[in-house]
Amino acid sequence: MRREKIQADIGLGANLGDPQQAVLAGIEALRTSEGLEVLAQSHLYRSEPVSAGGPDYVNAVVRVFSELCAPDLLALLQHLERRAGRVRSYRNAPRTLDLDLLSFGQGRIWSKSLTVPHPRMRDRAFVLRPLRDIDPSLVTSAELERLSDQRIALVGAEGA
Ligand code: A4P
Ligand code: MG
Repeated sequence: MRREKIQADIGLGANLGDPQQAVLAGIEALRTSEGLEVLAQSHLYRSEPVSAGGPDYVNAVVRVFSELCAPDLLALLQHLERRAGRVRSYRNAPRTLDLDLLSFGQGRIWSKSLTVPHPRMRDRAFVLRPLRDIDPSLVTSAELERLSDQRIALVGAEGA
């Protein structure tokens, strides 16, 4: 189903294989997806796993205009995850690529398969740091300060 263009924010995360390459490929896949127009992309961040194990993640956030309705956009994100080789084993398992719908316009959605805004995004530095890159008005310094125990750094600046 097609409708007017809605602005949506998408969180990308990966922590298997070459996670930086996986996130960059994920952004490229969004750029070339029919029905989406990428408006902005954040820097890439390396972050310690939150409520999860395994290697460090690479995370980013992308803002799009979507001609797809929210369920179709979620289906597209899940298709791109599968194409990136993601196997769903258990919740918060390490993954080659995770694509989460953070927001969809001003919409609030509570369905069995989709909750928007993403219910855990405000507790996660790996979402809020990149989100602030593309829209500083959405994230306060106090929020980031509250999450300062979650290790996160710009890719390339780790340990600096
Ligand atoms: N679902 C509901 N709402 C949404 C939404 N807004 N966006 C449903 C995407 N999916 C949504 O997701 C499980 C189900 O959530 C889907 O079937 C979909 O219908 P999933 O991607 O299969 O499983 P998951 O990602 O393991 O679980 P979940 O609950 O999405 O976990 P999160 O919240 O994505 O967290 N630490 C760091 N540093 N960086 C990370 O990227 N990611 C996670 C995963 C944990 N720790 C992390 C990171
Ligand atoms: Mg997910």
